[in-house]
Amino acid sequence: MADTLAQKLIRAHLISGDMTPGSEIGIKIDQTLTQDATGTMAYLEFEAMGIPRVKTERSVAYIDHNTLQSGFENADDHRYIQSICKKHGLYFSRPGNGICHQVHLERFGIPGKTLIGSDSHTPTGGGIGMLAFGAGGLDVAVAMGGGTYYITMPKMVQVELRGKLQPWVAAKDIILEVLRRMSVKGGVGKIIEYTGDGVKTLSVPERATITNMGAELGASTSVFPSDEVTRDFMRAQGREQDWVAIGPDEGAVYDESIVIDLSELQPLAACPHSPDAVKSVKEIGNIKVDQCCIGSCTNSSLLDMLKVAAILKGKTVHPDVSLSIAPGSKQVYNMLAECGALADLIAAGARILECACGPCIGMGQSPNSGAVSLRTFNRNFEGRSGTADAGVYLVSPETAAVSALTGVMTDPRTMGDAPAITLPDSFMINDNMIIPPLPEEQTADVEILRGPNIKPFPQTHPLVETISADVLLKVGDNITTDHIMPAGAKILPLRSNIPAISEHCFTRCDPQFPARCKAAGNGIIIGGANYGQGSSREHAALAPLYLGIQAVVVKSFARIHVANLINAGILPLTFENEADYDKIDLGDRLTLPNIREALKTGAPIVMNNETKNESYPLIGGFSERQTAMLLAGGLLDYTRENS
Ligand code: MIC
Ligand code: SF4
Repeated sequence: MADTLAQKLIRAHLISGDMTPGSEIGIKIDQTLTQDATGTMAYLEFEAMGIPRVKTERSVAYIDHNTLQSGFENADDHRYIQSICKKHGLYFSRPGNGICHQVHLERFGIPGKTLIGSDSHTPTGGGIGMLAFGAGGLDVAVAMGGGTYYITMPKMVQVELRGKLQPWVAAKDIILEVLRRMSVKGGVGKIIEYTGDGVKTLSVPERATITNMGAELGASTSVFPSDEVTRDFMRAQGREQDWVAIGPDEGAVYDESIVIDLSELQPLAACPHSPDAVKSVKEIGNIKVDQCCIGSCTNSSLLDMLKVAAILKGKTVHPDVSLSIAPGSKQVYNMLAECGALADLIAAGARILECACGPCIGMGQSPNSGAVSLRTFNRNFEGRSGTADAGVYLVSPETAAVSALTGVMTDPRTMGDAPAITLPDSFMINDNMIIPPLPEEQTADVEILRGPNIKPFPQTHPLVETISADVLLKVGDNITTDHIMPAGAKILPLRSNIPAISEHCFTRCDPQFPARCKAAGNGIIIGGANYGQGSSREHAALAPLYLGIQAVVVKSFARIHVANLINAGILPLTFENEADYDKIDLGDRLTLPNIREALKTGAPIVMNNETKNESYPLIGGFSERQTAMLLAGGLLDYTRENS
């Protein structure tokens, strides 16, 4: 049978299930990554499993999110994760070494291997032909312990790229075009595979920009073939020995196909407040710009930075614009310094930040009130920048740099000749900020260092016979994990402390939510379509768990979030008739009678509205494994019961 590239990678790692779209499959994971904002919880969970040493081929812990140390909390988390790495056999990428996805691509990723990471942008690895998924911390902990990773077998979507990009049009514009066509829900249950003769015109960093932002489509992952371009990149990273060629079989069949003629694309921007609200820069017009931010795991490669430096060279940032630049890794930063491009950025007046997530996750650089902020990032959800009324536009580095000079949103094609930048034959290789694992025999005396802010995993409970609870929150479509569990410099330091972080749960939608939950003791959340899109943060499930939420009933779920709810033992259900959503109000009393029994026997699930005297049929659609997890009270209890 002719396989697509993704099917081939899945087949090579398949442990259980059959590869029919919609059915559950289990795959072997070769590599894992974590970052610090999700990592502490993932390692607490790994510790709870009692496995002495990671069993993957390579597991790496990065410190890149919570790098603003305005109290002891983040530094304590970094130290905890470093001690975990030392004890349990992981690589530790020190703060300052760069953003997890950028560094992983440069130094660890291997074509043909599987990777899961406790960060939704882990599919960046698809840029070099890896099968890479974002996952909740618990799933990553299980994979580190050698356990199988379970997903629903996705459908295969082919995006055929034809021709070549015009000057000033960037890889970012390709993925924005895909988002414009498919929307933030369009990728759910699908793998996006890039094919066609346009592929070979794109370098690895450009491909990685595209696979990175496939997360915003809701896709399971995105993948490019590994070809001669990939080989050149691996060689330049001193890792040619890790390269293999992989691509789809001749005659592979896709469930859907899209064709994009690269030569017809123009500079695009995602308008506030959604990555799929895409228009051309020209159409948006010359709106006044207050801030430009260049960086993030989407656009912080050496290629991106060199382009920006060439645009800014010899010029001055517009007096009304604040321009910040965060190179993606120490390798990028160092090479910019060596070739003099860093001096060009500094001379132009850019505010150079450390190589970390920074403004992308609201760690500083919040724009002024009502600002227009142009960012090369991947998410522009309302309030994520830290300024509730700012409007964030997602653009290419070219558009951001040019607009920083003119002070208004500017189509870079109006600026004359585009800078001609090529990647070097060899990157600067200095892994002195990566601490390799200790040999096992030296780990016995290593002490795990915990700070006072690090609190244990919240209490879970086996599923009750009958759920009887009030609707404590009703929300609409496309609720993001940034709504459920906001990030930013003030809240992120609480990532290891679920009781404390729960005080902020859903407060962007309803400031009274945590207090209402505490008063009620238990509750149900009602939501719309694509509930839980965005980040992989399991805190968006653990905080509701801590607050007593027993079930979330919605029109549809985003992939990683629904897995996190099940892992936490919260029942995720969908409406059989979407119109029933409208019949339920905040405060209604709902019951799910004999729900344990219904899950066990596969009987229809019905939810009664005691307040309105109505009943609504619901869908569970759980696999046997998921049912067992829900009955047990989540993945940790399930693992304990089954080991
Ligand atoms: C994000 O971009 O929202 C994050 C912060 O990287 C998250 C992970 C987190 O919440 O820690 C993600 O994308 O998974
Ligand atoms: Fe970091 Fe932003 Fe990338 Fe998330 S999207 S990993 S916060 S740079």
